[in-house]
Amino acid sequence: MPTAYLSLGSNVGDRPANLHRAIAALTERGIRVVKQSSIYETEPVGFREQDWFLNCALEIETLLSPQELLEALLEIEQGMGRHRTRPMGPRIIDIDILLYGNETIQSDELTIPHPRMAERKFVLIPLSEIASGAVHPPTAKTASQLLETTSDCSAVRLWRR
Ligand code: GSY
Repeated sequence: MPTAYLSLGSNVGDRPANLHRAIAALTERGIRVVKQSSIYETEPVGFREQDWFLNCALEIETLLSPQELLEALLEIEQGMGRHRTRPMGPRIIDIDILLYGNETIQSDELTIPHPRMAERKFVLIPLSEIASGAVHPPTAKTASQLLETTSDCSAVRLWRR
């Protein structure tokens, strides 16, 4: 079964409950959660005038294609009441596909690997915790190598396991 890696984030409402609800929703849809990173509290990147996020990463196994997986994630986000107010703005839940096997996909709806994952410590620290050797196909670097070389200096601190 294909292995994929997801990044989850929340900075609105009950942040830990939002992450746990999203993980439960993945399982309810038959998406197997194989590994879950610790939860990290992270400084907002991009639009800085917003509350800090809780972020984590998941390793999953799924028979869904990348496009079907994206649709399932969007449905979970919408089911949790996410409204797209402003790009990079506050959100109840955000679920991004980071890697899907060793695939590289570029379409109007979907880019895999996630186009900004190499620039985000809030992605790379949780991902390296659960999959330090996961390979980012465009650079052939592992998650831990990307973390060593990223120029992102935003704060990421362990929140809770
Ligand atoms: O891309 C995910 C949403 N997001 C985040 C996030 O999850 N964590 C942090 N620290 N900053 C963010 N900026 C955006 S947009």
